[in-house]
Amino acid sequence: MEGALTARDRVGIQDFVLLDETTDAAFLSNLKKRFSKDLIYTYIGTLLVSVNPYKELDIYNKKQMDLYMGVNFFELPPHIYALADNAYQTMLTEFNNHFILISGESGAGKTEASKKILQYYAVSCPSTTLLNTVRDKMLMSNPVLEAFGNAKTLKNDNSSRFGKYMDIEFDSQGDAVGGHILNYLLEKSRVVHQNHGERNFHIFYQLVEGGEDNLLHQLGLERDSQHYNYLTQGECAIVSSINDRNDWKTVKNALQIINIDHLFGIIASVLHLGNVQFDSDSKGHALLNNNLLGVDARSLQESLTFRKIEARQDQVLSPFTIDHAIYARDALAKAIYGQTFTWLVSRINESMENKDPSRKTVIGLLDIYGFEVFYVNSFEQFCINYCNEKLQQLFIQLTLKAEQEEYEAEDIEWEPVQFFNNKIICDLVEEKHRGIISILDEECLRPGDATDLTFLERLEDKMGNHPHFVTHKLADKMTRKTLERGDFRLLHYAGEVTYCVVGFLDKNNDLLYRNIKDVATQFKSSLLKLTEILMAKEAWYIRCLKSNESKQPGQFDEALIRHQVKYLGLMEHLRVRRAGFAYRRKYEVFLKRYKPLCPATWPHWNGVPADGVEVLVQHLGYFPNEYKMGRTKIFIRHPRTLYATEDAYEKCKHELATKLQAKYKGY
Ligand code: AD9
Ligand code: MG
Repeated sequence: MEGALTARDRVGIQDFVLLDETTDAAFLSNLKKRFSKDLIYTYIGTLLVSVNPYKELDIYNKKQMDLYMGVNFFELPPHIYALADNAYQTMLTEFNNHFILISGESGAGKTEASKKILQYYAVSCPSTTLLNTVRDKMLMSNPVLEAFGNAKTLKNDNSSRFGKYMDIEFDSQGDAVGGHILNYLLEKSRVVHQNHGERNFHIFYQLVEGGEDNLLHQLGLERDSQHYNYLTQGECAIVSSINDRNDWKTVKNALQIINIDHLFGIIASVLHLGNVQFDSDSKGHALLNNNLLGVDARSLQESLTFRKIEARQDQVLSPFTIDHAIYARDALAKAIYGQTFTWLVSRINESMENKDPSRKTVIGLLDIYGFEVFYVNSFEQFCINYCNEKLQQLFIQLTLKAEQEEYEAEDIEWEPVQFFNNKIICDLVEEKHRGIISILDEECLRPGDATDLTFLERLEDKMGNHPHFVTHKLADKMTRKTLERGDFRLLHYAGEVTYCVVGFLDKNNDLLYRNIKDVATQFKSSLLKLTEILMAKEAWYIRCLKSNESKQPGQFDEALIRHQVKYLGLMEHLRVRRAGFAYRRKYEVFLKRYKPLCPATWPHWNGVPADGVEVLVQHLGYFPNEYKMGRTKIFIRHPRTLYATEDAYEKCKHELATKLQAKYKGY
């Protein structure tokens, strides 16, 4: 008994469901205790909580993978491999589709988690030589997409600037046979503008720093990122945690495995485009000052400094001012990069395509940009945070639904739980005709004098006194002081974010399907599609927590973590899991573990497991109100009942070991 208690005291409890009390303080104290021992994973039932350690831990090797392969979820310490394996084993036995939703704010460890899972499947699943090529390509897609889609931000040195959903396809033997990636809203504005302390996408620096001399020469590039306007605005081209030269080698190698080349000319052209300058003539019209792109000077001059207007059957060229010309140049650079990224994803998909899709099941991995709040938040943050809001909504729907369904399936009465439902914020953003996105679309499509400020005015008119929306005009005196005229504030589930409307119309225009009459944006509809894809699968969750803002190992910032625990709804999830019955296990699993405690069932039980469990709990003296027998599982109301059983088990093991030692002492 003592042994088990000491272990709990020393390393904390590995499943929050078994905490004595469900207070924030108890939750945090357990998390902190485990973090201090480098135990970054803890369960809430089957949900995995992960705290970013900001240091390499020796827990992601082949030995660990082998340890977790095919082992019952709760028999080993919590690990991301256990979750990956459990999803995999369930897929194989039930032949159904799954997805793993990885969430948490920027820098919390989502992308790292998704890589660990992919590695686990690539290394641990059965393999044939033929299929290894698909596997290699799947693994190699990571460095390539990170090079083109990730960048250093203030929050994270390797921040995903696009959303990624990847299906890993398995055949009925469990072989990984194919993969498919869906990408969401790349932050294209970063190509032409970076805030202070941030960088452009990694690939630009990798090419300039690591590219071979002859390649750079061929592309007309200097080996100096300071030479390029598009790489210098954040004033932090060199980052201590990033080795662009090494990364270049990895990316080049990965591109070869996926059979992609001829890409660097396009990347170089974006850099050259950023260095194109304009003068103005006596009328204030823009003139091309230099042409580093190596394309026909006249057509470049025409396309960057004139707008083509169709008048009846004629085309008229209307000249730009310098500002307009810079705008056109940047728009072109963003479009080139955006399309290159889309093309890259489609080529990767071709290379990972499953050649025999007749019998397959999938495990989907969702790694999307995390909730972010900067000093100035723009349209990009609005989309990213809306996306997180939607995923939180999905989580609420699915976990409550799953819990309710389990109770029904097991014939156990459901006891409702109070929780914060963020649907009200999702509606505020996405509701047809009344939500922020609809109003933005309408404003973009309205002919005449629509501007970012008229958009804000329309929001103010339409939103009235919505409890999650605040502007300067609508705010009370207290909050008004901190709000500028061009701002609006949303009270997200994860906290308040103030958005500056400058650029909203312009950036949204880029996303609009102009040929669709019903006003809908690409992003909103692609998120809707994603939700449908996910709803059709069995869900697994990883909730990543950021341990501190300064990216330091060993620092457990309590206030920061408490905030994340709150907005990720972890306490509510815990309460849902404990409502009524804290602990549940399949009869087979429960019986296998605890049958040594009952001489009547040990060493063999010949009847059905449920009957064995009934005999066992009678023997252990469970009171009738302490447990319920479901169809396939035993449900135990309070953790202390389980603890007593677990302590008895430890004692029994100890006694058995002592007896054996005594027996064989003389040998
Ligand atoms: V963002 O929303 O894309 O900005 P992520 O994806 O949540 O964010 P990421 O996985 O990129 O964060 O993790 C940030 C950094 O934390 C990594 O670059 C690592 O340095 C560090 N990290 C995260 N998880 C682990 C881990 N399990 N072990 C060690 C980690 N370091
Ligand atoms: Mg990421």
